Amino acid sequence: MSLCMFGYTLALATCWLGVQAFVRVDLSGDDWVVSEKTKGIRVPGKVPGSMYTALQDGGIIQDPLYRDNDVTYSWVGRGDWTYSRNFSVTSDVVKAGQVWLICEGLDTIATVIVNGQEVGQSENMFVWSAFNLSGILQVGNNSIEVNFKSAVKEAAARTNKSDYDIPPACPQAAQHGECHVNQIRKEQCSFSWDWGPSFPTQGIWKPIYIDAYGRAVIREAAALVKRVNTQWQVDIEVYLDVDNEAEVKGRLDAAIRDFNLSFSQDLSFSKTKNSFKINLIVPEDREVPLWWPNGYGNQSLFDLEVLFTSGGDTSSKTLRIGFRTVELVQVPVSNRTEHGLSFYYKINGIPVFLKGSNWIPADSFQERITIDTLRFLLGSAANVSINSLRVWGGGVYESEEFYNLCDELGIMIWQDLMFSVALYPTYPEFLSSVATEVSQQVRRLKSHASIIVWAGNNENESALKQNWFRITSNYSRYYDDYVKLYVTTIKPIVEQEDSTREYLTSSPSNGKETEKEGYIAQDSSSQLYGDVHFYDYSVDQWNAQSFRIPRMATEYGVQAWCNNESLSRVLEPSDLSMESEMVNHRQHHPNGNQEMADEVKVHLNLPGSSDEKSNFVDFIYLTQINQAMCIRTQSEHYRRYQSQLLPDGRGLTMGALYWQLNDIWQAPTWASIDYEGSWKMLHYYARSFFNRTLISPYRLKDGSVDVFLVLDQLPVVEVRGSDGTLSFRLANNISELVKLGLSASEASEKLQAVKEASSGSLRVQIYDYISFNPLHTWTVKYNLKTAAESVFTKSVSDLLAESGCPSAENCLLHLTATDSDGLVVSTNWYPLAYPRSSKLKPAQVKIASVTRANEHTVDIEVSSDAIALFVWLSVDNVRGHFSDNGFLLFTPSRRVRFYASDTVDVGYFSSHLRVRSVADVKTSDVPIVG
Ligand code: BMA
Repeated sequence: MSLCMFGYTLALATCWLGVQAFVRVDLSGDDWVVSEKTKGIRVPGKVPGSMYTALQDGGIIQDPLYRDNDVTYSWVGRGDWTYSRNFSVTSDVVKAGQVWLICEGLDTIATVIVNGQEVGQSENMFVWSAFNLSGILQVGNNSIEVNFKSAVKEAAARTNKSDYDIPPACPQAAQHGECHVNQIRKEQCSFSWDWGPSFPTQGIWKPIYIDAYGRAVIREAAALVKRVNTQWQVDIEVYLDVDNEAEVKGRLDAAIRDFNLSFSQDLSFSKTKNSFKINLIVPEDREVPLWWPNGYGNQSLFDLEVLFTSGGDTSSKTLRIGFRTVELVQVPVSNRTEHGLSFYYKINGIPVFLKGSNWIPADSFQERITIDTLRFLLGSAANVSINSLRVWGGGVYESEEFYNLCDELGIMIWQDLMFSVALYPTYPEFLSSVATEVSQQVRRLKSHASIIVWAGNNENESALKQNWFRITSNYSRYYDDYVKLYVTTIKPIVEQEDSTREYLTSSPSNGKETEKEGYIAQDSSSQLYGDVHFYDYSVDQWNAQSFRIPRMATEYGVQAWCNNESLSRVLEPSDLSMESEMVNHRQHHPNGNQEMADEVKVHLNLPGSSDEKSNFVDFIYLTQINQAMCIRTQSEHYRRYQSQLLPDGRGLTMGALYWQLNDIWQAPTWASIDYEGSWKMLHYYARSFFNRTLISPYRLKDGSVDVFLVLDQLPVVEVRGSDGTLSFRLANNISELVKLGLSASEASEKLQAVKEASSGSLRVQIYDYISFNPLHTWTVKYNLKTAAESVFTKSVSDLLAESGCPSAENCLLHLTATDSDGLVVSTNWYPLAYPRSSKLKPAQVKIASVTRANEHTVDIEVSSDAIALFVWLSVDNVRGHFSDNGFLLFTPSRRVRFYASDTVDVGYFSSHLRVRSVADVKTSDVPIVG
């Protein structure tokens, strides 16, 4: 019997609640009315939903994302909106011992009225509430009304009430946003961000329903998987909603059927003792398939069923759990304390390099984020070998579907709590609301294998220390507030809820060192501790020497425009020019368009034809090249440092999470996938720079070219040198892996993978741009002992002299790694000079043929009469991605595949397919083609 058979399915893999003698009246759906008194507006509404989508569906407003409608519709967020509907209930509901209205999420300042009586209030978007309806409902027709107050007005009112300023007051002017969002517990980016519009939503953004039952039902259940000595233990917690008056007797059952494990006990609960903990221990003779991050192995997941029966009430919840350990290792990297501490994650005992990105809300209107959207975005991440994402603190705690998909795809989650780039109030009601929020959210999410860490906020430690908000004269007050919020209030709650993961107060932080220094470190961006965020638009980001060497980079990014086709959905053709009002309007990062132009100029030539539209389209393409190359250079740089410790203590870099994966609207941002789901050039490049085997060419300080091989997804183990120096090496015997808890078969499989990947040969070929034939080939054999090693170094003058290449401007390197069987495992390329000064030939790149491979796949043959750089394919109005894009074409032709999300019509596809290369950019003065 499925425990969920009576249930209402809240999410993919979670059956929230199913009750036999109990009735659930689901109030979600289309039957709501959304209204605003002062404007006399009444439109049909959907729940879950927000007033913006209701107004758009009702024809009152147009597409909010069109041109500058974010500003045009600012009146919407400043009004007070009401959601109301009628519903009917039967006598079972009215007569039940317990009748509760469950609101899983109200956005944000809300008063709930049922049959004319106020039943409760809510002021935190991230908490669920249960409001008592006993004695309020009647058989037959009833009404419910949720009155929302404008979050914008409430934020201002709270600011006026505050005894002191809590900065920042307002976002930068370029964001066209609303002020004081830090005053309310609401998605912080909904008042605008440097990549997103201001849509301060109101609405019932999560399911809403009435639960009627006898005495008690399960309201929450969670599980933590632990390894205790040599056994797996599952700590299950069950929280009940219990009758106010009486003690309730009942039976609690829990089972993991795959392991034939179960628990059953008679228990009594009361209003004061409404939770219970069970430990299920998996006997040692049961083989437990482990959960691994993407690329390291399977993501084995198992159903854990929990059931409570009491009298006629039966309620249940099914959780999906994975067996894995997670450990954040912060230990001295050498005998010298000034060298700092390591900062890396071990999953199942194995250090893993976090290859990833940052996640922002996928839409301003949460109700528009479908499971398909999540599948597409997270699938696109996994597709380019991303194994980790940071859920950033200015958005929302994501949906159950989101975390379920991350569990299934092996995407590890760095979970921020929702505080970002601001100081926050600490008056008692605020702190108590935060306390409820944190305990509810950690409890909701902690069963997910994918989550590996909780972090209190985004960048607030840095903001305070580096005086971003000019508060030095009052530092101690804000410092006290900081400690009150993230340390005194939040930390004990997270630690009590979850003993299996670390709580870090901020990202970036210095980890343990931050704690030691009273939670605000002297140098919160230290390379010797914790994680860093890196942004510097003034340095040359195509040159690896510009970067720092931290333990982990959890943010670094460069802007680029979204794809031209995506922009055309919301801008008019007349808007598409470099200096147009709308092009400036979409840029929320002050001076961002100029900054991009300046970055482009260092490496490529800016467009300069007399046709403004073509200039702008060229500019979009150039910003994407620049972004892809910058993030490629920086990501490869971090991966190269994973096995090296420098004499000054820097190194052992174990994570690279670029900013940002996805977009919230069509604009210039740091994202690698745009709002319409098109991959920007960066996303294609991520596939290569996060490839399992990476060939990484770069310039040393002295200008010579060094080439690293970086291996991933292999077991590495820690080693201490005789001088106490920490390093990692590839595992080389079974027993060291078995000791970590791996089964003998898994250990031997992993060692076989090390054997296959660690040796092979690297071919370095040098091409003159004038010919498809290489001038020279160097071949070196490699046999790596660590995951990242230099395998080839040569000065540019030797490269030129040995090959006969006339100058660095004439040539590029193409690199190929082959394994011991001669199979190609990786390729990469590297221009010896920036394209701006290179002697490229004016390549004519063409589509030679388009053929249908199957319903969803098209093969494209691209041809060229000369070596072409950054060959870019685009197809308007067909969702999907190419097997490669933005690539170097160094052969006369090449085949590329397109994977369409839907059935593809080849005729339509061909007529909408375009190809270009950098030679097609129309420059004015200095031609890009020499
Ligand atoms: C970091 C992030 C975001 C921001 C990004 C780009 O500071 O945490 O707040 O959008 O940089 O500026």
